[in-house]
Amino acid sequence: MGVIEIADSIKTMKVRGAGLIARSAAEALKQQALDYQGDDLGKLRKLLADGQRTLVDSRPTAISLWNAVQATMRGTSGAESAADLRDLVVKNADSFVARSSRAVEVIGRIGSRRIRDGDTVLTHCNSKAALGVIKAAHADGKKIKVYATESRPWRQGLLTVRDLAAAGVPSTLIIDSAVRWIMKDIDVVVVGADTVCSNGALINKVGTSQVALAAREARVPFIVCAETYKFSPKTMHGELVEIEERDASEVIDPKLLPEGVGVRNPVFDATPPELIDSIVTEIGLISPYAAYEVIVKEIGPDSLFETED
Ligand code: RI2
Repeated sequence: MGVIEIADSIKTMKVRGAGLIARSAAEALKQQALDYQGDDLGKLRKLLADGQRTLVDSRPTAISLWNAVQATMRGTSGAESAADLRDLVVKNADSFVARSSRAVEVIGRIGSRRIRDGDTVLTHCNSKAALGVIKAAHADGKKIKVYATESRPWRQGLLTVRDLAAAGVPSTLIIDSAVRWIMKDIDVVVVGADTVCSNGALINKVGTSQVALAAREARVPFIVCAETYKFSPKTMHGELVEIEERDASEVIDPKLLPEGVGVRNPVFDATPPELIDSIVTEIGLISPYAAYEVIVKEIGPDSLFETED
């Protein structure tokens, strides 16, 4: 698929999940470079610049998308021919996709050690990284049970229970508002991440902060699973993460509403670092307060000066 189709699939959530949208963006830029068979370096640069903008604009919240585009374009300003540029984009995209898939696996292995035999786990929405941890614990022979939130309005919780069922992990679906009620039966909460800010705050599916509050109240550990490319260099510049608000029709058929009643549909929220026990990354399990160092070490101080657009 080309850039336009991928961007459209991301916008309409046919392709979703912070990791998958990042990998798809890298693949889209690779395809765009491969599709250009000419030898005009300027033209290919322009095509790729337009492609980057289209992809980054498709969803505003998950920094994984922006970091994937940056990683795919790394070093390309030095390319001396269209062929050089094409080769570099292909190489960067392949290495980003491989690194991203490996990261999910490593996170699974590390995070699974925080789940004990007999634990009941709660997860919110549908995160490949969080499910990787849960499935790895099950594969290790631990007898675990999972509660999955429905995650209105898109009901990603259904994807979660389907995935768990396919892996043989016993799971139960609950409505989002049952989280505080069920927390008395939960041993550990495991969620994914769309963005981790430099101060350690987590941006994830709306409702995550309520889950974290309920977990803290019940003294249940709250663990976040996040590949390092979900950490945001932009937040180091003091930028606030834009919380995407989607169309009201995703929540309710507008025809059912009385005249003059509004509907809002924010799809992410912010969980402060003090509610997070640890973040599992592919470079190890860290405190949320180490987010700044992860950004400097893994994404690189150079990225701090490339964040202006
Ligand atoms: P992985 C999803 O967003 C959820 O918020 C999920 O926790 C996060 O991306 C990370 O998912 P959406 O695309 O990368 O459903 O771990 O809005 O799969």
